[in-house]
Amino acid sequence: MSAGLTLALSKGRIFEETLPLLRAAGVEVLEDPETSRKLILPTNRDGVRVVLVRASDVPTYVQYGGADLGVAGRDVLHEQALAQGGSHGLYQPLDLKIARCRMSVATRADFDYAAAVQQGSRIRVATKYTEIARQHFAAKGVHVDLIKLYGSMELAPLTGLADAIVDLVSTGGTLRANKLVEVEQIMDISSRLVVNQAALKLKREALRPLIDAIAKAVSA
Ligand code: PRT
Ligand code: MG
Repeated sequence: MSAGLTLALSKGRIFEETLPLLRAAGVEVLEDPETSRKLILPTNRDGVRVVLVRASDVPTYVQYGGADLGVAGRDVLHEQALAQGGSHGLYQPLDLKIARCRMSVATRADFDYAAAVQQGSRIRVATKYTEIARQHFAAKGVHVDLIKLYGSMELAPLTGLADAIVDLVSTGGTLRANKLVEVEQIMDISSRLVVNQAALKLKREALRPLIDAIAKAVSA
């Protein structure tokens, strides 16, 4: 492992919303991922580089040391922790309070979710978050058949693939555009800083000041 720090980010909202925090901590990313095809981006700091990975791959990179630290949504972190039996052993020092949204259950407007729950019917639920959904419905005592999807969950109730979806909602615009209604909120979501456990010890001198500076930027 090099002495430098590798930070894993995903393109899009997490990258965009992490940039100001990094800047406040004195780290400027020197290339724009929307125009560059590079997967490793240099920063103004010799010892700090950014690697671009899929949002759901950030915890994996950090867990196995492909990156020393990263930024990932609570949705992704919680789903992977459940899939790994409860914990992935990542140090999570900071809620960055960015990329905020909520995870919710949504259905077609003409599907009576409350009645289905009340009657103990089996509900077909399509989601990318099968572990979180399983836990949520089990805790409520609702019987569900889970259908794993990788994207465009909103389409599932419209095509008859499922009665309900578990997905992220921020403005509610996507649900409205597809004539779906939010019937239950499962959890609030924001992005967290995650740090590799070994790096926390071996690279403490480089990591600690960076984590502290980001913490300061978050509370500013
Ligand atoms: O896009 P890709 O398949 O590569 O991965 P990804 O979809 O996981 O990445 P990205 O960048 O879309 O999301 C990264 C993280 O941003 C998620 O893991 C969440 O923690 C967070 N986040 C915050 C969101 C949203 N808000 C959000 N609104 N992620 C997704 N959405 C989607 C949602 O799934 C739905 O399709 O936006 C749509 C709803 O938005 P509204 O505003 O119409 O309600
Ligand atoms: Mg996306």
